[in-house]
Amino acid sequence: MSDEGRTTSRTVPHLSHWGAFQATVSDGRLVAVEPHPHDPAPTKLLDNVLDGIQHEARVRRPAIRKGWLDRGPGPDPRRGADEFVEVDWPEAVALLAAELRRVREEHGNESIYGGSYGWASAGRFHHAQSQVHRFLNCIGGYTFSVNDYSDGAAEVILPHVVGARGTGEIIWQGTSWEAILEHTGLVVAFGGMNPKNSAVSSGGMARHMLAPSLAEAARRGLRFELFSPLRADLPPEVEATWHPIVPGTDTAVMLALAHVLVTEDLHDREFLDRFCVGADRLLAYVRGETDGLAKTPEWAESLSAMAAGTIRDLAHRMASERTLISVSYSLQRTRHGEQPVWMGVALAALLGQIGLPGGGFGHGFASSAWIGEPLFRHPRPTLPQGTNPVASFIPCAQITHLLENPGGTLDYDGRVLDLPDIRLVYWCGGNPFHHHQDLNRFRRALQRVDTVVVHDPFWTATARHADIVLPSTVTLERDDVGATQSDGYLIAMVRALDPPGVARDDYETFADLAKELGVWDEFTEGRTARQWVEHLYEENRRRLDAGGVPVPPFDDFWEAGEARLPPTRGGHTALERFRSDPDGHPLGTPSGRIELFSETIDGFGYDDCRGHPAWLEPDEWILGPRAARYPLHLIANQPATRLHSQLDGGRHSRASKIAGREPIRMHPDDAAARGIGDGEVVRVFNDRGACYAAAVLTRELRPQVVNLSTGAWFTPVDPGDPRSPCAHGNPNVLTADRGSSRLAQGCTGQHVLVEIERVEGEPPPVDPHRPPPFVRA
Ligand code: PGD
Repeated sequence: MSDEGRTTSRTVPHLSHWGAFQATVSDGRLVAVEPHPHDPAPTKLLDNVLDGIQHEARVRRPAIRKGWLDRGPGPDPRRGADEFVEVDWPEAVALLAAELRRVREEHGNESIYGGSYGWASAGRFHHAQSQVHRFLNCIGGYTFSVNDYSDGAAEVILPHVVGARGTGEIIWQGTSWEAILEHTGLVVAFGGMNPKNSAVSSGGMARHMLAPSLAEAARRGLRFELFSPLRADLPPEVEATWHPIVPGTDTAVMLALAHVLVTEDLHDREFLDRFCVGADRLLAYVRGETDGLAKTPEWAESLSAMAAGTIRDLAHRMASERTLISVSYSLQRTRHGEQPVWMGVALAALLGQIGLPGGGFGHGFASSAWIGEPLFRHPRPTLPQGTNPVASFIPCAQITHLLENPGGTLDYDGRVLDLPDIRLVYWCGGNPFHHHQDLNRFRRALQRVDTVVVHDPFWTATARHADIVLPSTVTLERDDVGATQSDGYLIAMVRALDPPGVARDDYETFADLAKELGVWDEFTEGRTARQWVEHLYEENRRRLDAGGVPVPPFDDFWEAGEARLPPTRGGHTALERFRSDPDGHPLGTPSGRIELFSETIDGFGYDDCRGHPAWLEPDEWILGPRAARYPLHLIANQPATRLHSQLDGGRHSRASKIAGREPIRMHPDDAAARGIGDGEVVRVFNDRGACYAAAVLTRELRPQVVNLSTGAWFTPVDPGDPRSPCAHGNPNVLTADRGSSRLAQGCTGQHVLVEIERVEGEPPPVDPHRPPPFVRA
């Protein structure tokens, strides 16, 4: 930035996962952030940008962990408790290049874990995962990861049930609000539709549309049935009947609804015959013919605490009007998370409404900003990642299992994966100390490897647990191009700020490493970062042009700040083409039909995911044996005041904390039973770990349920103690690290059993957003 730029104020367009905005910079400081003028419902998350970016927790210089510098690579229990030594870029690059060379030569490329899951920032070129994957591919590949933490169980089960194309229609497209508002009479929302979740979208959006759509639905009198232990899972203005069911029992309620439909002959037999396979096997189970246990409303009441009469009435209503059955992502982020998704499809099939306008099954309303919106299926600027010659991979949520089991195996979707011996972990653009479960166990696993490398703009717990920390710029410190998925905007992401210290773009770091390792030409193709941004835009412009969608040349686009793309489709309903012509548009399942019984899954022989959807008792729920010790069911959902752990130090996120600690919502009866008052500091614990939090008393959740959102930066009271409690309130010290099932191995962080006690005396201090201690070499 020029000196002139420092003394004058200027305003530039930009894009983030939480919306498009205009940033105003004066004297080198960010002074204002205004949402895009087209945004009907901007989010307060934008406020975090203001003071969250130019924050003291930024990584300013490359830093090497003292113990690694002194003793070299190798397992080390001091990881996470050690001091750091700041070095200059040439030294950091030389050290890391030498270590990459060593690991490749001694152990092979598969011993580098570069799965590096995470959201990072929204630009199309400076997308951190694309950068690290491209770099690692250039140097011979790495062990990679598949699926995601958001929707891991659904991503694996749905292709077995509705094929790859049907899965795409459900996960990437959904049923449009246009069709719902026009045709739907009843929405049965398992897990609700909470606008806080669609305030963010991977890659960003210019217009937040969920809240206006829900308001319009309310205005038109659309009726909602909310199944959730938390009332907040639908906004208060939506008229809804709230069923505060026992967490983890949605599948049982769905089975009971199915039982009513089948025993009262309200199901659509013609639909089942023509569009599905395996209905007889599932219905035999529903009636109790296979296991001697009929899935009656009374049976479901004994599990879910939802009155049998209410289940019966609801089944009758569902059969009498156009009904959308919606299942949120959160329900599948649990043990046996495949079941509510599969059973939701099955219930919609029994009603015979799949593919009819506004009817059938929906997944991810509110969990994803694009669900319900018109489609914008245009090519987007994309950095090619090259080819990975290494075949070994894991489902991303199995990182601890991978590190703990060199040479071991993992069941996954009918395969047995061989696990390599990981020596070097390379993370860029993610925060496993935010997103992973059972953090104490993860910490121990991470201590086994030789070297941990992290690129991040911030001293997150992940950076603190690394050996080599390389400071990244944040999105406002570099030029990039954004492309929204749900509303068709191309946004010029104009550099507005100088980075702190000597932080620099991940691209520049990888280019330097590539030079040291002899793959500079391959990695950079001779382009600077700015040339790449122009090149990707222009390449995409050509692709758009070929499809009859002209956009301006790069310079004009940059000057204008944005370009708009037209919708490619609207008013759609998921699986409507299959419904209209099942032979012409068969699903990609073995039968071409919806599989209510899957011979494929049955053939895998898994005990925790069978041939048809089923009630499988969770490991952790309030009617299970573990509840005798840990009687409160904690829901660790997405936070309302930040995106995951990002900008946790920003003002909107900080304002939600109580004396610096994360709020935990509790029912007043549960608080009274433990002598806990509103606002008091509590200790939340189980046998995996503990954290401190501040109690907020509310009747907007079911008794015996507590709610502590994710995203508070993991802050061990004593970093040297492997079982240290987190002073700040990160629920992932409590959650179990266990896959959804042997089928999907998805993240199960949403539910965990805990006990809570009042803290007598002084609670430990909390100061989570600071750099670690530095020493000289
Ligand atoms: P973020 O906080 O977004 O979390 O997990 P994820 O790891 O994506 O982390 C992104 C990191 O990227 C931040 O540290 C940020 O500073 C960094 N970053 C930003 N820009 C850049 C850049 O340009 N370069 C580099 N190098 N770094 C950058 C999210 C995951 O958490 C998700 S998606 C879900 S859905 C899961 N949800 C749950 C849950 O419901 N319950 C529990 N208990 N746990 C969960 N974890 C999962």
